[in-house]
Amino acid sequence: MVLRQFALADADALMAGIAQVTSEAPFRHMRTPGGHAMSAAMSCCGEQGWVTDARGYRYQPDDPESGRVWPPMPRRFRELASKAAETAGFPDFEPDACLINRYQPGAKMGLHQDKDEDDFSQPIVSVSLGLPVVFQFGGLKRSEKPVRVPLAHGDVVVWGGPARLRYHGVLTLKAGDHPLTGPYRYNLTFRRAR
Ligand code: MD3
Ligand code: FE
Repeated sequence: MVLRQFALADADALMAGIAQVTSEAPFRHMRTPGGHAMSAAMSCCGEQGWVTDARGYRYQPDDPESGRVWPPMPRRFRELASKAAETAGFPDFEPDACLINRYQPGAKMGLHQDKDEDDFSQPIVSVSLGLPVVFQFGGLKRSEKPVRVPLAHGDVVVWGGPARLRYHGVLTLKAGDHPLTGPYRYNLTFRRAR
């Protein structure tokens, strides 16, 4: 379910939350198991954080860069995610992980499934901030041709039920200058990892 502009009124608070989290757990370009650096910079907050390195993809309670636990999930983050999930028919969503992606011009995310979480009956909530991007929403097989969905500042999407394991990605970010985020697009994804 696409909730257009659902996070618009919270955008300033969300950006302040991103600044707080990334002062403790700075953005970094993680490496895939294949050795390629991801083009989006990432950080995490909450009890679990998603990481990728030579050993694989996984959730873990500590930031591998610092050895400390991930910063706490800001209250405004958690409240927005639960409110969006409830609107989409998931009244009991309590995320334990929030992955923060920061895209600069030229960054993209190839088609993939999110399947490192324990319970696929839990939705994922995504919040887009800053520059717009074209999202690709595919099927349950990589070979299915994805549908293109534009995602703009303040849009929230709840991915649950039959959509939860569909392939998805984002096309290359075009350069721009957003009044709140400057040259970047940020995406928050709220997950129940454990
Ligand atoms: C559909 N992020 O972090 S958000 C990711 O814009 C990720 O940064 C993209 O894919 C981004 O894993 C897309 C939309 C999204 C997130 C999770 C999904 C769509 C999804 C999980 C299942 C199906
Ligand atoms: Fe994903």
